[in-house]
Amino acid sequence: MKEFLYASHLGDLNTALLEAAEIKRDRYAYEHLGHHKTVMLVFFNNSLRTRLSTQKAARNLGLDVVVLDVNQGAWKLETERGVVMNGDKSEHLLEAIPVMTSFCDLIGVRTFAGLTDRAADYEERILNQFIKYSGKPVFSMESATAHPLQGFADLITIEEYRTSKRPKVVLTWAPHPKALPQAVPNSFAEWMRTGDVDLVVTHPEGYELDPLFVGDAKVEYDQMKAFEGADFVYAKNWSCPGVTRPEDYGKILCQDPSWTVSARQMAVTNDAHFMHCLPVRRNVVVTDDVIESPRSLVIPEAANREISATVVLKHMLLGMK
Ligand code: AN0
Ligand code: CP
Repeated sequence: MKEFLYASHLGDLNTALLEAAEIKRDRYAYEHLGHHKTVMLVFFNNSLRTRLSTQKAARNLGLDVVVLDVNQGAWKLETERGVVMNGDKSEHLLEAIPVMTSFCDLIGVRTFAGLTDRAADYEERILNQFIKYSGKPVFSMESATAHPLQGFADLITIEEYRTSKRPKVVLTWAPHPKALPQAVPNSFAEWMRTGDVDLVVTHPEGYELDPLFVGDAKVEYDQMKAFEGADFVYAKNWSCPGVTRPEDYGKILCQDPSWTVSARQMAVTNDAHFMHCLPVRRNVVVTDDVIESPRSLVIPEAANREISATVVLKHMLLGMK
């Protein structure tokens, strides 16, 4: 595997889930694979879980790890070609990428959507420059439009907690004071569609996700109706994907607090498990009682980020042999 951005890059996901279960039984089973190899983790944006779990996964595989926070201590980077660089940016990504990758064998990148230019975000301009100019395998640690390490961890978590053959999984939009990317819901929908689940997506009108990720999954605009009989509820805010009205891309169209996931909606589910990728704003996205309830999976879900990252890095290392 030379790049990891979409679910399809990992190959057969039933096999990947078996590999995840194997890693969970013995995290160090492939410790020899990373011997004398280095992974570089480049962060253009903040992170708690991805930063920690990917480092832990790398160490499980015997890799050396170098972490670079581009916005703390490195030179400010220009990302567009052709710009006259007489402003505050001292270095261009086109030099920075090959320099960074001189010191590693594979590279992980976190970069958020700008949320102003839909084409630039959905073309994955920053991640694709790493793929093009690094000459090394590249994996996403959340890019403009996808968060595959999260999507895989979510699939692993649902596999572990499912009690029925085909559980009902509801992806629900929830309010948020800041405009957030669509990467997490995009990947969640994409990875769920590969699993044996009945996926229902619920959001206010105007928040339709890109069919590239959501396919023909059922969309239900009535949140209470969507929650009926759900086995898993996955909450996340996202800004307008601009699918129906491109001019609204990246905007906040709704802040209706009735969409906050609370005991009122959970009462009509099949005693559903609650999930969220974290970080989460309590009492905006979800109430204290729901996130603290015994049915909440947010902590085991986050812990599974180590497992998804170990499987993905293992595939990348095997692909380099
Ligand atoms: C980010 C997002 O919504 O994409 C990261 C989530 C993993 N969330 C925030 O910036 C709050
Ligand atoms: N869920 C997730 O990716 O969290 P971080 O942004 O803290 O890495």
